[in-house]
Amino acid sequence: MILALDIGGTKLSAAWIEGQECIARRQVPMQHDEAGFLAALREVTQSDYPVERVAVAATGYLREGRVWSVNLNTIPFWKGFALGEVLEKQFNCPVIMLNDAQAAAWGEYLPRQHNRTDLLFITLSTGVGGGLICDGKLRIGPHGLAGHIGHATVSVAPLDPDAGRCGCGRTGCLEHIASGTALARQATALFGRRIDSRELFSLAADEPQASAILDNAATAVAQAIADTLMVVDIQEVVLGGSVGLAEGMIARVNKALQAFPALFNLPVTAALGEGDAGLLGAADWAQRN
Ligand code: ADP
Ligand code: BMX
Ligand code: ZN
Repeated sequence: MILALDIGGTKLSAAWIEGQECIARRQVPMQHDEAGFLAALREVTQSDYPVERVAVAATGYLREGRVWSVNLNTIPFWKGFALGEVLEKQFNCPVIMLNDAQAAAWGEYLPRQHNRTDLLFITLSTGVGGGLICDGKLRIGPHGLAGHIGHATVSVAPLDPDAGRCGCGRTGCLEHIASGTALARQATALFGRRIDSRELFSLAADEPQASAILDNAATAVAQAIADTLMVVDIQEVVLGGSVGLAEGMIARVNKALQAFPALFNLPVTAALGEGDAGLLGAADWAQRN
């Protein structure tokens, strides 16, 4: 049996998978300090199932069994944290790890492979992640960074005047405009009270300023899509993450893409695996590798 783990900036999910079947699934909030994370990991993986392989989809980039944050505001202790070793000791079996968006890209490619060889998966979630399938292969890259579209820059600015820098240290990153964290930050600054990303989406129905924050984010996403198309050439973009799958977000991104010349009008579709795209992709990857 495979134990698949999806470690995001907000939630930590586990699924026990036998062949193609998910036997059990559990989720706890992600913890952002090492001791809290280790306790949450023990809690979410507690079971008597015989685990033969652990498949990990984790936020951050992975190299030699260790994980690093690009945006250190998300998980401050992800600075070469030996995640692989922790899991190998706990389960005494092989551990296969991928970045969360790369894993989801693989999971979303599988049901589309009859008519696609090249696609971009984007998660709009705590951060903004991306995964690339090129010529039917998942691109990981020599640093594990392939697809990190959240830290490519865009030419629209965040709508809060004191946005400052992205947690990766640069200014102008897509993630600083279109992640759940960035949407909440902009809404809180503009409305003068604490507003999270979920509330922003409900306000957007009849509040033009809330809608403008989402449209600006969608334009930033569309710019990143157009740039990726021009750099590697793709056939489809799959959107996932709680923000990407929130009411109306795909329509806003499509509208922004359609404002570009026809050459840039790629299909943008929703993740078929919904919130489980990363778990499913990691599990399949671990079965093959
Ligand atoms: P993770 O980043 O752990 O993979 P998610 O994909 O759930 O997790 O993304 C978390 C982000 O999505 C948070 O910023 C949260 O506020 C936001 N979010 C969660 N649910 C919704 C929703 N229904 N609508 C809009 N934003 C949401
Ligand atoms: C960040 C980066 C990516 C990740 C993306 C989405 C960190 C910790 N993570 O850009 O590796 O794929 O967020 O991740 O720097 P999530 O936390 O939103 O699921
Ligand atoms: Zn950045």
